[in-house]
Amino acid sequence: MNEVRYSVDDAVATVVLDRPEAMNALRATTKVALLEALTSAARDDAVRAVLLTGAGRAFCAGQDLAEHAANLEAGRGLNDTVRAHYNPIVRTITEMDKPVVAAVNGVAAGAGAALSFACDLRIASEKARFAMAFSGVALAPDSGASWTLQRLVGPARAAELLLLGEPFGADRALELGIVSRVVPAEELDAAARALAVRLAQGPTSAYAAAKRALRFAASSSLADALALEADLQDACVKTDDHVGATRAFLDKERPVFRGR
Ligand code: T3D
Repeated sequence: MNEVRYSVDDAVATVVLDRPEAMNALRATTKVALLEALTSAARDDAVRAVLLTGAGRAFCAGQDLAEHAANLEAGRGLNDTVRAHYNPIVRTITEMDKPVVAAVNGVAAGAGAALSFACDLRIASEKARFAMAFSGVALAPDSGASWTLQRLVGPARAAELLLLGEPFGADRALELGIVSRVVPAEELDAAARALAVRLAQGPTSAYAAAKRALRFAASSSLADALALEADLQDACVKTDDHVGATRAFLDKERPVFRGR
C-alpha cells in the first residue's frame, strides 16, 4: 500500500498524495508516509525544490473522517493526531531549507487546505476548490491554518473563511492571494513542474535564507528582523552562487546557480 508517491528528478522531489478513492484524505498511514517523504526531501542535498500534489480529482480532503470516527468510538486520544502527525508535517514543510510548491489539482479541505498554505508557493488548477472544513465538523483549525491563512489573506478574511467554512474556487483563491496562479486543469502538471524546476535551478541558500527571514519576521520586531537579515546576508555573501552571480552580472552573462 503506497499512499504517498515520492520521486526525485532534475533536483525536484515530487510528493504525491495517492488515495484518490478517498480524495487523498489523511489517515495515520498516509500521514506517516507523507512525513517520511518530506523528511527525505528536506535531508537530501540533491533535492533543491519540492512539489506537493494529489492524485485523482482531489488535492487532499483533510483528516480521514472514517478513521477519525473509529478513533472517537474507540475513545483514543485525538490530540495525538495533531501533535504526532500534523504538526511535524507542517514544520517539515515550513522549516526545510528549500522551496516547496503546492500544485492544487482539486479540492483542498481542512488539514488538506492547510497543507497547501504551509507551502511557499501555490499554483492551482481551475478545478481547485478550497474548504476550511474544520468548523463543519466542529473542530478548531489545525495544521497551522490559524497561522498561515491570516498571513495570506489578513485576519478579517481568515476569520470569515474559518468560521463560515464556505468553499471557494480557484478564481476566488487567486483574488484572495491564496494562490499565485490558476491554470487550465490539463496544464497544471507541466506548469507546476516548470515552476519547481526553475526553483531547483535557483540560489538554494538564498531561498533558504528568505524562508527563514520571512518565518522569523512574522513574529518579531523590526530590530530583531534586521539583525537576522544581517546574519543571513553574512552567510549568503560567502556562497559560490552569490560570488558567481555577481561576476555574471558584471560580465553581462546569465548566472548559473549550483545551490552552494
Ligand atoms: O484530531 C484530528 O485528527 C482532527 C484533525 C482534523 C483536521 C481536518 O482536516 S478536519 C476536516 C476534515 N475534512 C472534511 O471535513 C472534508 C470532508 N469532505 C468533504 O466535505 C467533501 O467530501 C469534499 C468537499 C472534500 C469533496 O466533495 P465531493 O462532493 O467532491 O466528493 P464526495 O462525494 O463528498 O467524496 C468522494 C469520496 O471521498 C466519498 O467516498 P465514497 O462515498 O465515494 O466512498 C467521501 O466519503 C470520501 N471522502 C471525502 N472526504 C473525506 C472522505 N473520506 C474520508 N475522509 C474525508 N475527509
